[in-house]
Amino acid sequence: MKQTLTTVAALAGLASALPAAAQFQKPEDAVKYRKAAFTVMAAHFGRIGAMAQGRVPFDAAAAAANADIVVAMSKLPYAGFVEGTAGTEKGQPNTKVWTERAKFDEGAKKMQDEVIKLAAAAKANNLDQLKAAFGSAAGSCKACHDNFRNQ
Ligand code: ASC
Repeated sequence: MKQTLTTVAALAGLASALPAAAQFQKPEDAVKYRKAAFTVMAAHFGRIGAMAQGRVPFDAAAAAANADIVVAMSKLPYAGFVEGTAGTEKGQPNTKVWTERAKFDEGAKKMQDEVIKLAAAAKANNLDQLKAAFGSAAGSCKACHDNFRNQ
């Protein structure tokens, strides 16, 4: 597990170091990639949410393992937001992602910082701290959804 996470983290670092468009042959590939990254991130974030909301028993080691994956995944989707991949359907990104790119990037950074705090909270083995960090992280997801995703 640890080895896998180290590899994931190393690949995430590599991916974020490459110019975005250069990583994809076609715009659809970039869309698929970013959706896949968000899907994996949401699955692991959701498992922490289940503990934060008392739907499953709190297990600090499981929360920490999930949070480490969330941290690694949080670095990936943004390379997939290449020009010309806005959409008009519900759930697709709106054009503000590109016209207000600095604000979008700031929101991304905020989320990436919040999930690092979430991982620290999980490692502290303190459910109240985990609940608070989960709430802040979820808020940072929602802020971008409200601004940059078609409702
Ligand atoms: C989740 C998830 C999101 C965020 C968001 C928070 O669990 O999949 O996209 O939280 O719903 O508002």
